[in-house]
Amino acid sequence: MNAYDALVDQLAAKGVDVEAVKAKLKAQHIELPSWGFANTGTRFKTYAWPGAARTLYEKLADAGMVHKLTGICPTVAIHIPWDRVANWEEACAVAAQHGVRIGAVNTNTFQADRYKWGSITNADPAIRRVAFEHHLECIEIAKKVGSKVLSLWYGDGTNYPGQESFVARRHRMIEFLSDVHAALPDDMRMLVEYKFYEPAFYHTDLADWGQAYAICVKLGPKAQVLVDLGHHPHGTNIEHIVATLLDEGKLGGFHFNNRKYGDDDLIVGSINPLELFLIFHELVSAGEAAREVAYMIDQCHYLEPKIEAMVQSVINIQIAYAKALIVNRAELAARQAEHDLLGANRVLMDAFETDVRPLLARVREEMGLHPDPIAALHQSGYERQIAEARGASTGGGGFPEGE
Ligand code: PSV
Ligand code: MN
Repeated sequence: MNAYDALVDQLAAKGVDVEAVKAKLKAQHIELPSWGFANTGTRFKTYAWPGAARTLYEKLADAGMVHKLTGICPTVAIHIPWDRVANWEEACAVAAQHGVRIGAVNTNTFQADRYKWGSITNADPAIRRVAFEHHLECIEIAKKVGSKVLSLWYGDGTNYPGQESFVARRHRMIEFLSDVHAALPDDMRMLVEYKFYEPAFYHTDLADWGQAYAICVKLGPKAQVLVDLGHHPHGTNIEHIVATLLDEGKLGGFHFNNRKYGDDDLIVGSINPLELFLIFHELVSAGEAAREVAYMIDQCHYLEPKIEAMVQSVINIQIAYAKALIVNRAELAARQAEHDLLGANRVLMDAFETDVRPLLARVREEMGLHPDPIAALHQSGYERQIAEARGASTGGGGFPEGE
């Protein structure tokens, strides 16, 4: 018996509807970050990767390749000003040629000199005005490219106790974001991302999910929380945060990545695959309440081959989702009802420890794809081709300049 048939028998014996699981895996949608295909580094060094994308068009081509290999990445998040182009119609047409569409539009108010003392929390109304104009531009871009998601993260914060008033800054932030909420078309959402440190080290104005949630509730129905897996202190129970936000109808989306120490941008699921599985378990458990969640990768690989790293990230997410889909939920509910804590845990761990790779290989074949996207990438010679065509562009440390 082959590995797939053996797995189907094993799952069927546990009451899993394998065809329904396969249908869900085929419908999965992961959004790729345009900035994941460009040269980035740490504040110490950017190592030029031969083939790194230099323009939005090259980023769209690379994302198109990842989608061609995985079949579940039809959209690409963009970051403004990094990805600003003169002609958005043309950008959409190029994206379509590569089989993808533009997804979330990310604002950037963390790089210009004017934001040294804050962007949306800056005490100077003229600087907040410029930041607001930038948000309006991003909303206009989103309208032009047909995107329904505005993705917001701020580097605002302070470095020393006493530097500024938390509350005065918070009030400016609420006023600013309320204006953004009012400027959004009804069918667009604003996803508010939090991060507990960096670039500010004493406090950040949106430090955690509770602060982001409280603001989103104040703003209204178009505002939801974005959970970046790298933005929590050690030991945080992220799956509990996910369950709570889902229960409140305020989980807008994810930035997937993994971390060992800080906001490390490692491949999602590479350090803590159990955490990723438990997050997907909450998402699957929430059913319809998770329908609108945007699943986005936010990773900048600075040593890894960029396309392969992105394909690996998608595979890791697929594995976590597949494992969450095969949890024996009836048995889990029975164990929970009897306070059989170890039995309940075994039910979850049984799914986590199941090798779902034969199932995913079959799903890909049924989608007309190679069963092993990494092997298909290697066979395609794509990374070699772009290295030859684009060469090794150098860059400064970290991200390209802002404005
Ligand atoms: C900040 O660390 C962040 O997670 C935000 O989402 C930014 O937009 C992104 O990284 C840039 O990579
Ligand atoms: Mn992020």
